[in-house]
Amino acid sequence: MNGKRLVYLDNAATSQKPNKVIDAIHDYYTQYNANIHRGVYKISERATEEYINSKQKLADMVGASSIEEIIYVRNTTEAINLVALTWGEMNVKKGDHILISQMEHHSNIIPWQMLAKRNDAVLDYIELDDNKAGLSEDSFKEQLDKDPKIVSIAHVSNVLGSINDVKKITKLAHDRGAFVLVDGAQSAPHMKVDVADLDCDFFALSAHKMLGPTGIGALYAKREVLDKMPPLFGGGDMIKSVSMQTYTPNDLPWKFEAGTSNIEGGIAFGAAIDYLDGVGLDSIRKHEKKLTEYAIKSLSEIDGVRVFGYGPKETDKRGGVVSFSIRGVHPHDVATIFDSDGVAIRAGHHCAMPLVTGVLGQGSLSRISFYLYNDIDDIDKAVRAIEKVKKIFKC
Ligand code: C6P
Repeated sequence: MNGKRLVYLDNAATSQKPNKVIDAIHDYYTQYNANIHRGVYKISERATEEYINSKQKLADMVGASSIEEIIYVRNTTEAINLVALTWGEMNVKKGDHILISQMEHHSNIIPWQMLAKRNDAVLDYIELDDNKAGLSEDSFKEQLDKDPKIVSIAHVSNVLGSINDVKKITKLAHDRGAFVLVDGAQSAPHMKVDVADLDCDFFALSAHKMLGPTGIGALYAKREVLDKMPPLFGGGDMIKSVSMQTYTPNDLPWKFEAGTSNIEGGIAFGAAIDYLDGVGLDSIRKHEKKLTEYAIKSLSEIDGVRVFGYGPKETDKRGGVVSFSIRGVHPHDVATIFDSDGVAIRAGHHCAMPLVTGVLGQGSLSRISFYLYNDIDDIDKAVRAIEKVKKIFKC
């Protein structure tokens, strides 16, 4: 990038793709391009089989009991909207409470704002703790006393890196009769997730953040919950039978997948899961923890750079996301100078404006975020880029 070796440190936005994943898309289009579920000919059967295999791989990876609990959507955003528009529409009525937190991504805020507006419900927020590093337990318990219908929480914050104890949150929410959605956009790519162990009702993720292609993601939901939910979209494939006036919905998960699917996306997602399985999510987590520790130490030692205050100090409590600010320099200038050194980072509000501008009181922040292919040298390059920023801005 800009004549330099690319140092890609924007993995929270999207990941790079292994050849295996790119090859899977190529193979589908060149060897067995056909629609799924429809043809009784060889290549359609193969496409259907590969698409279903991909769902099975994801079900195994996240601990779902079967592919009936795995709905393919475009991304985490669509998964959360699907829940708000179907489950939410059925269960959240006038005066009911919806509980999210101050560290949510817009994808886990706006669908609930919209639902609250449509149905005259109330949207409440769990506050951050005093260190602005995690969620305040007291605030959570206070909000639970309002008996929310649903608690919808990020597993890992895309700004602070904080890992929320969603197992404990789920247990406490269930004790009060609330349903729980976990936004797993920043956890599923980086650590072992077991939805059965978490016991959450819904779990949303995006393939593009976990070595897969864009335009494909998944909603996991408990079978008994999905059974009671109406489909969001009507059309081909989501029905068993249709008469002039009505229809019978298809079995799970197809009831929620109207029209021709993102077939190559699903198949390539399967290849991404194979790749992640091959490396092992525990190894990825261990590797990223090491990088995060090194990054926090390196950045915090630079005069004028602030890391603490934007997430937990302990790497046990955070994923591979490190937000920082440089005194007197706008994060967009920081990212531009990084770019000139071939280092790709993100700057801005990270689609979490209530957190970044509201709670942290920052216009925007710079952010580096890691994945399995990053190494210590990448962080050293980021440190050198910070030194360059400081030199240019004389700070
Ligand atoms: N965060 C980031 O740079 P989609 O766009 O639907 O694949 O993912 C949305 C999303 C939902 N929840 C969390 C916690 C996220 O971090 C994201 C995506 C990216 O931080 C792009 S804004």
